[in-house]
Amino acid sequence: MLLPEGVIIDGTTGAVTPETRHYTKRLSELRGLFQDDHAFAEAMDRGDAVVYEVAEYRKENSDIFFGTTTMYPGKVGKEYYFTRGHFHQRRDMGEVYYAQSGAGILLLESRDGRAEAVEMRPGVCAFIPPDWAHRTVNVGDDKFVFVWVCNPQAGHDYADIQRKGMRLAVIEQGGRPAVVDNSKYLSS
Ligand code: M6P
Ligand code: ZN
Repeated sequence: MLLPEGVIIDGTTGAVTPETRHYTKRLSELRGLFQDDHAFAEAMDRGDAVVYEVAEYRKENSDIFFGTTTMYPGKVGKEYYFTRGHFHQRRDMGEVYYAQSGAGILLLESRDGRAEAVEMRPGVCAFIPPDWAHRTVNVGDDKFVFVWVCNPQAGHDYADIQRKGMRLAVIEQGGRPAVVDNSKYLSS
């Protein structure tokens, strides 16, 4: 029998206690996704920086699991750090993102290419409908931390976004984040 538990989440550091899994994503794992390949090569020359960390709380045989994603501040050229971005393997399963600290933008894209951006300031709880790809962007100077809740059966499908990119990108313009069309996006 699964037993209830109070899990402590630190909204500033993203620490999840107890946690059942923790992984780190570095810049090299985002190769090809940023608009400016030259700026990417320059950033890699400075070292393979940590872009985000994911901490999970997951129990066998549960229909929900949750955790945090902690994004570091940074840019590749003018483009802010982002997560890889994915559809779910299960097209009938969405997700919830609840912003805790820092400043983010959630980019979403439906299967037929409709694009949306949701501003993720602390307190915003975003509804990610089934079959919308999602990528988060840290647009602040501090860590951006959010809690996510999902069905463990949902799975990640990275292939489409890896190949086509996402329709929208977030770049710094005049010292502020701006959501623009992604110059590298392939429509098919
Ligand atoms: C959120 C959740 C995770 C996801 C992570 C990083 O925390 O949606 O399931 O893995 O973001 O995003 P990605 O897998 O696209 O790198
Ligand atoms: Zn997801």
